[in-house]
Amino acid sequence: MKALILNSGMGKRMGVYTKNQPKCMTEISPSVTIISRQLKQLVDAGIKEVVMTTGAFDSVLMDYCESLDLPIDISYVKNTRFKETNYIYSIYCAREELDDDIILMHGDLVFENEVLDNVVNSETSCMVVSSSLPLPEKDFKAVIKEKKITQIGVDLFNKSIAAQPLYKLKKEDWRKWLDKIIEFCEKGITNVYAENALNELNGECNIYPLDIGKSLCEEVDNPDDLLVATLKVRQLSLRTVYLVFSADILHEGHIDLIKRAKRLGRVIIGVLSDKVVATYKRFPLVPIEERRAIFESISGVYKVVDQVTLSYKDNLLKYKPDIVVHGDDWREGFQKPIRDEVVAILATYGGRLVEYPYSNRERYKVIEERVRRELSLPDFRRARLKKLLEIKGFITALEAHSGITGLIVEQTKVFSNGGVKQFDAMWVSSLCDSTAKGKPDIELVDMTSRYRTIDDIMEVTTKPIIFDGDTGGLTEHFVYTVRSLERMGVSMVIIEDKTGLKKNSLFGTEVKQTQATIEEFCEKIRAGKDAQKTSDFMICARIESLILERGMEDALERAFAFVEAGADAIMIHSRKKDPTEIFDFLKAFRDKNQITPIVLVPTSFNTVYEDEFKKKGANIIIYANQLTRTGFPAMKDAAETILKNSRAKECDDKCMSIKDIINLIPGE
Ligand code: SPV
Ligand code: MG
Repeated sequence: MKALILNSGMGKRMGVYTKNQPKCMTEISPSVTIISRQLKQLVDAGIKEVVMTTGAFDSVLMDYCESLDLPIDISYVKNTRFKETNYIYSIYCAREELDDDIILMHGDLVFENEVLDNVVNSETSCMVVSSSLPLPEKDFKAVIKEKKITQIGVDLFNKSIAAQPLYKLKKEDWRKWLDKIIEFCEKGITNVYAENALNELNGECNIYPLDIGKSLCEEVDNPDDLLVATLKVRQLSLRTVYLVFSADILHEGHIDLIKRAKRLGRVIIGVLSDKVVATYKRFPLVPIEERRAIFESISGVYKVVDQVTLSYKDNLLKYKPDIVVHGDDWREGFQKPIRDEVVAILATYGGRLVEYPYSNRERYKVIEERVRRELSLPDFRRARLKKLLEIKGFITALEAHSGITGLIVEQTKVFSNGGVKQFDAMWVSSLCDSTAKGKPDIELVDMTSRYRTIDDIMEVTTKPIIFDGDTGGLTEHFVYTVRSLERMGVSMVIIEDKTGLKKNSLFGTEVKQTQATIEEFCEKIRAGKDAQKTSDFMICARIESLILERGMEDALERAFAFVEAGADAIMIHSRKKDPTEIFDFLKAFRDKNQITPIVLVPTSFNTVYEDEFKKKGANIIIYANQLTRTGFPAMKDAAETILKNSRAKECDDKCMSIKDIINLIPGE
């Protein structure tokens, strides 16, 4: 595609401005002329070749254009009869150079980038028109019939629309027009508009109107026009464009979007906070400070601001951007409510949304895959629980006891209100791990086997792991457990203050269970903390006093003692349906200690919503056994259904499709 810029005219109405140079060299803003602006815009729109017709002051113009040193190839064609002919003859002079799709413009045209982009990207031949502007007195008007432009001229006041001499002409359409131009000129008709030749074709050329509304596209014919255009260009340069990124890895898609946004105005980038990214997407590889710095270092980015919610509302109301730019991927799906809100807010103050095709899905997938691999490495994964606690303050975990249940915890997402809800971490429960192996939850499944479960889960997931360490065993053994878990990339081990033959807590006092003394358990915590090699790994002390009906005071005394001994978190357990004792504990503990994270396992007191736990001071909620407890009845039912029917057909409706199973497993 080539651009054809017509600069042979004398520009007499510009007065002093065209005394020593052609009109297109008139300044439109400091150090920017009409032609330098056009050429730069063409470069940014991806045009590499220009044919420029010249006339008066041709060498001044040529020297000037070359001095701009733009990455664009310009061939100059002089209309030596510029004084007595119109630009129809300039085009005739350049005819040999014009065997391509053409962007045709007059050299005195001032337009905004978006207008040129729309012209360049038009699939059909088109001419810029505006249905929002009144018919101009002297300038071009176009008559449209059956969606096509059939006539263009300055005297067409009837059933016409304001038009500007900026066209895209597909090669086949352009050929027809050019042939007519040649015919006119060879007959000696050289003092008319090139459009007169086009009008003879009466719509055969397939030129469609491209309505630009109130966007800027105006000719500068006299000093008054110049003043108006100068003001409008200044206004455009102050226009702000807002776009939001979570990106911790910048790829071409992001850069492309920023480049496009820069063509619309001053770019303000909203960077989503770590909390928002961790909640709605995944753990950010790079913290906000660094992500902010990356965007700040991109040339032409005017301002970088934090966006602390998924909703754009606060920042739109604060910065009132003229335009919001986004990929078109949010028109459907879970982000739609966010988009709807943006559109509604923009409408309140006259802003608008510009969407570009989202074309980088494949590239994005490759990058996400790379990020996932990195997030699953032991050092990265281990550190993430602590970081998540810092970023979010409150997190949830669901039990996993195998690769496939790990994948469910990893991948399950619920979309609502433009956001995504997902679990932050995985709980490798002793109850579920033992149950999966058909064994009782009495520390019978040995550590080697438990590590195997962790390994299976780790191989296919990235989320942090909280390991149920039962009693931790003998202190002499526990120190090895700590090192092994830490080396594997587990983030936290929870050990309970029981001793001897451990039974599951949910039996309560129905079975014989012995609580460890405060001293011996503190000793175990201390030894564990001494044994770990990194500062990321966490040891959580689990208090069984309420389970064993030893009272609140005992629970609290233990909690403070265990924190003193180095516990990184406290888990308080209860098997009552009524959450009162848990709430009482939270209150009493938080009165004295506001820092140490508190872990809850609301299997029995399951009527309480997460928000309430959060408000009362809890930090980690573990859903400890629900996948196991829902999975096994379903399996039992399937087994019975097959037995009853002596075939599997009746079971089909209860089964997940093979396709869904395959989709669940990455890399299949
Ligand atoms: C587990 O899930 O194994 C636990 C929590 O330890 S509970 O079963 O409630 O004791
Ligand atoms: Mg357990």
